[in-house]
Order: sequence, then structure tokens, then C-alpha cells
Amino acid sequence: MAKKSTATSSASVATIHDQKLHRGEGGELHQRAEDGAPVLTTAQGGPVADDQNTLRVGARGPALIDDFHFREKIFHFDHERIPERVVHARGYGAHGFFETYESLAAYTRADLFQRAGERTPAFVRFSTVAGSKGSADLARDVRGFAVKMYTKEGNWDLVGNNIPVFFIQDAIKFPDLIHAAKPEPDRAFPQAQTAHDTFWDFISLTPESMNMVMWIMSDRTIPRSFRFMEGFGVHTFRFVNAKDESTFVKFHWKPKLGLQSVAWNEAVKINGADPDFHRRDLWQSIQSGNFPEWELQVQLFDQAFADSFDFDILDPTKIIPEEILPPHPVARLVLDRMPDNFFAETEQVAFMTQNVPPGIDFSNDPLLQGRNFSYLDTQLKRLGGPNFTHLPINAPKCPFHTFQQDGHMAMRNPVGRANYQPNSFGEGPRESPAQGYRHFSAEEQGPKVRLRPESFADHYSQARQFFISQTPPEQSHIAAALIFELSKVQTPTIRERMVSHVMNIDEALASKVAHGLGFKSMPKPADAAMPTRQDLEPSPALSIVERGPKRFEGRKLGILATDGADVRVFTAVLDNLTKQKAVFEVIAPKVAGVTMSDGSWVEAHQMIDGGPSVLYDAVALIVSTNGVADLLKEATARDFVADAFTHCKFIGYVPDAIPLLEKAGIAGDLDEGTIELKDKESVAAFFEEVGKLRVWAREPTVGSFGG
Ligand code: HDD
Repeated sequence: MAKKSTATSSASVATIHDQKLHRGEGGELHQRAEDGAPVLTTAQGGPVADDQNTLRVGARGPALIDDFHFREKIFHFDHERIPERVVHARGYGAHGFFETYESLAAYTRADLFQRAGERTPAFVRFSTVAGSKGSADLARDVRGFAVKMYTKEGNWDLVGNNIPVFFIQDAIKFPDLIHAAKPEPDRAFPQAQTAHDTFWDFISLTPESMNMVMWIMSDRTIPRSFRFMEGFGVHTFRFVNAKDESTFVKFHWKPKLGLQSVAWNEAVKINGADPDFHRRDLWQSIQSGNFPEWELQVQLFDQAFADSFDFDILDPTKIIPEEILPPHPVARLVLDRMPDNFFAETEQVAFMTQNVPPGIDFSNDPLLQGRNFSYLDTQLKRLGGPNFTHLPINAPKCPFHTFQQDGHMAMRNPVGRANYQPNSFGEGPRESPAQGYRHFSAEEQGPKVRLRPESFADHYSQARQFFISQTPPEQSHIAAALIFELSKVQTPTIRERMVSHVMNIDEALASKVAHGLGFKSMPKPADAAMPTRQDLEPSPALSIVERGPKRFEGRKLGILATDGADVRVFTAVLDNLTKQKAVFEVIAPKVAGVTMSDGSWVEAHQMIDGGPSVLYDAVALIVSTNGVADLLKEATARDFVADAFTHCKFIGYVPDAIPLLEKAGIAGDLDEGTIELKDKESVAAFFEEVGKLRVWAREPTVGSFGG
């Protein structure tokens, strides 16, 4: 017996029946539904009557091949995915502008550096390296910091990282490095982690990676936010001026709000509580008008400096310490607009190191040279054809004229008859020796060889310099990180080989790591091509703590509140947050909100389970006697306080919160970072301190929270 058809389509059918057709200004047929919404169409522009049901023979019969709307819809859906980036798959981008402070004409003829105040549109994509697109934001990993500047002379892509050195010296090793870091091929895990055998196997067999190892084991690889991390062009580049004179240059992005990282114990918890922590942070700050900003600083030097420097300036595993060659601020980068569509912009943006305008050139850094070859290939594969430059996010914003034509998805072709040059029709663009890109004509001569220069052979001295430049808590995090990562390595010889390298960096660090891994004896130091230099001075610029913000601006306070909470303290806290240009979230037993002591209503942002303290830079406990009694029954409320304390955060609390401090086991350990909030003065005192972000002196008392 035939069943009656359901009425799921009746509403939409009725709407379509009633729709009015009218002609638009351009003479084209516009179709509008009653509510003013545009009418759904196929990709061919045909109006769709029913988007709820496929075309069938009878209500319960087979589907019909006539259903071109269904066919097109599913066909397009089936092709929605493009290959994810082979590295840096997980990323998040934003638009903004780059603004030059002063003319750099003496060094470079690049147009964007000619005039003070010149603004250039920019797009930035931040990323992790190893994880897939869907991996969590707080993986311990290097962060990509790729900047596309749409200059008047074509796009300049500065495709950097948040670490100024790299693992390898020659691009030919890149596939090996990435294969080793990615999930192991037979078992397809671990995802977005370096804590496994193949990574440390490769690293321990690659001594040139040792400087980078110190950086990646530091808190640099677990940044608090994209907004609080540095970026680096890594390689030595060249500026070339109008007289064709070259100056070497290294590029550094310095965050206006200072550096900040989370703790490893926090990172693993953040990944569970909010795997999009970094995305959300950038989204929220830009949407609320708190535009993140970085300063571009350049280290400029000539051949004489390069010849006199301790290391080879072409070696991408080395830095030039800022104390030796201070960087100059030359411009700022402000991110002030989120993309309209993630896929169209952030996913399809194609960065290429070889995109440089006239006046910026390459050095012979073998990693950079290899990169210049690689990025074009990857875009072809990922974006499906040579016309990816036609996508709005990749197209230059200056006029451009080529004779390139056809190919998949050509959005524009040269107009006219002559699609070549020279031609005698007087058509098309012509090259310009005066304005066009001129490569710096460096003298190059030598035999064809596969040879690593001897000047690249010192693999340990700068690793040591990085380590001794860290504050004691940062040093202990490096040790804890090494112990953690190597504890996940199942092959004992790999662990030993790694520690044998660390012995060449710092013996005390090596023995701490060996002890943490339960070694019975120390391995012999690894054979080194060159002995580790002990004379390199510490560089305070390498420490995150030294580069901390000393203020709470741009940070987030988590306010744990209950019904009956003291409204005077709450208001004073909000006043101080506004003064400090910081933000907050209210965490309450119920997400709807709380009734304050004066009967006023405050909406909550999170219920306790959804807002653990790891999501905040500091916390305030503004609770009532009754409220705290209820909180004592919540394990998450206890964890909120206990974690904040363990993670060395500042905790402000009203006297009524003391039972919760007791429940969290910290009432007997209160220190200068746990501050009572009673009135305006005590709230102000809390905000005097909170800009320090962490009470590092507490860390030894709470026990290591991991590196
Ligand atoms: Fe790379 C992407 C940064 C070495 C090959 N790289 C990529 C991205 C960043 C970097 C930030 C993501 C860009 C985006 O957001 O779309 N890569 C670096 C840095 C390196 C480096 C700072 C060393 C200093 N990379 C490197 C080498 C090679 C590559 C040596 C190959 C020889 N990188 C690629 C790539 C990617 C890429 C495979 C993948 C997706 C893409 O290019 O667009 O071509």
C-alpha cells in the first residue's frame, strides 16, 4: 500500500509559489522570495524549487537521473576538499596592513620602504607544522608566521616561523625531517606530536638540528596566543638599493604586547578544553577591535660583518644575537580584519618564498634556495592548476600584465590578438629594464659539488648559548620537555643518543635529563665536528620571560562568580580591566549567569566545566558564602583553583572564597600571587601585580608542571 508523502517540503514550496519575479537594474532577472532573501539557485543560476527532497517516482520510489539539482549539489560537495598542506596544514589567517616608519631608500629600492607612513595591505597565516588540519592548537610545535604583503610592485611573501633557526641546513633534508616528524607511516600516529621514536631518531642522527632542539623544547613551541609570539624570516636576505648596492638583512616580527607562553601541563589541558584556543583568541581579539600588532625589525649588516661574525650568515641553524647586532624597528604590521570565508582566503592563500619585489633579494642560504624551488610545486598540487594566482587572495593588488593564458580555471586571459612578444601589432605589455626586477649580480664561481661548508660545522655552541640565556624556570622547562618527549621514545638507544648530544650543550642539563629518564649511567658525549664554545655570552633577548609584557593588556581574566557575589569587588575588577585594556570571562555554576549581591544580573560566558582556569591568564574568585558551599561539591571548581595555583597564576579572591582555597589544598600556601580582594584598593593592588602573569617563585614549591 502506498504511504502518504510527508509534508517536509510544503513550507518551501509555498514560499516559492508566492515568490515575485522582477527585473533588476542591470536588466537581469532577479528572483526574490517573500522574505527578501535571494532565491537559491544551481551553480548555473537556475532557481531551485525544492531543496529538501530528491526527485523520485512517487513518494517512496527510486530516484530519477533527471534531478540535475541533486546531481550538481552532491557532485560539488564530493569535491569540497583539496589536499591539505603537506606541512603547516592547520592554520588561521587575518587581513591587515603593513606601515613603513621611515624611508629605507639607502638600503633598498623596494617601493613599500620608500616613504614614511606608506601602508601596504597584508594577509598573515599562522600555523602549526606537523599536525593535520583538524589537530589541536596547543601541540608542542613550531608556529608558521607567513606574511603576504600586496605591494605596488607585486606580492612580497615573508614565509617565516616563530623561531629564528631551523632543523636542517640543506633543503634536500626537508622531506626526511617532515617524514620523521609526522605520524609514523605503518601506524598513522601520533598526531601533531614530536614525542615519538622516528622524530627523535632522525634528530639524534642530525647534529645540525641541536640549536633548533633547544628552541623547540623551550616554551616557544607552546605560545599563549599568536598575538604574543615573535616571527622571524630565518634566512639572511638582501636589501638592494637603487645603485644596486646590497646589504644583508634578517627580518624579525616583535609583538607589541610582549611574549608569552603557556605551561606544558596547561597546553595538554587547553587542547581538551578548547582545541581552537589560538584561533578563538585571534578571532575574538580582532572582532572586538583589539587589533594585534607587530613591529618589523631588521638586522642590517655588510660583507665585512658577515666575514667577522663567529658563524656563517648563510647557515639557517644560526642566529646573530641581538646584543651583537641590534635590530632596527622599520615598520609595523596590524591585523584588523578576519577573512569573510576561511576556505577562500586562509585555505587557498599560497605563500611562496620566491615572491619578492625589486629591492629584496636572496642570499645563498641553501635552505632558502631549496625553498624557492619548492613552494610553487606545492601550490600547483594543492590548488589544482597554474591559475591559483587568479584567486583574489593570491592576486596582486597592483596592476599586472602577463602573456600567460588558459589552463584550469583561467579567470582572465590577455585581451587582443597578440599573445606574445615581441609583436608588431603594438599590443601587450613590454619588459622594463629600469623598473623591472634586477637580481643582485653577485660574483659566483666554483666547482659543481655536493658539499657542506666547514663554516656550517659548529652544531652545539649556539645551542648552548640559547640554553644559558634562559631564566631558571625556562631552563627547567627545557629539561622537563626533553624528559617528557624522550620518555615517549620506545627505543632506548635513541634516548641515549639524544642525551649524548645534550652533553655537548650543557652537562648539567644532560644529567638532569638522564636522571629524569632513569639512566643508570651517562652516555659518552656525541662525536662533535667542532668543540662547543664556552665563550659565547648569554643573550637575554632569547628569553620569553625577559621579553614578557609586564602588563595585563590584551590578556584575559577568568572571574569565577556565584549568586550573591560582592558587586563592589566585581565592578572594581571590571574598571581595572578596562583601564588595562584587558578582557574577561565570567564562569558560573550555570551558564545563564549570576545574581550579584545588589540583585543585579550578570551574564556568564562559561559554566564551570566549560571554563577551566587554563583558558585564562589570571583568575579572580568572586563568590558568596552560599555560592562557595555549592562550589565545594564541584570537582571542576576545585580544579579551577588548584590548576591556577599550580600554573603559577595570580589569583584574586574575596574572603568568602577561602573554603574553596582549602578544598583546592592551597590555603596554607598562599603567597604574593594570591591576593585578597576586599575593596577598590585591594583590587587595584591585584592589578598592580597581575601584569607579571606568573609567580615564578612558586614553581619550585608546587613541583614541576612540565616543560
Ligand atoms: Fe616551508 C609551508 C615556513 C622550510 C616547503 N613553510 C610553509 C609555511 C610556513 C613555512 C610558515 C606555511 C605557509 C602558509 O601558511 O600557507 N618552511 C618555513 C620556514 C622554513 C621552511 C620558516 C625554514 C626556514 N619549507 C621549508 C623547506 C621546504 C619547505 C626547506 C622544502 C624544501 N613549506 C614547504 C612547502 C609548504 C611549506 C611544502 C607546504 C604548504 C605550502 O608550502 O604552501 O612547500
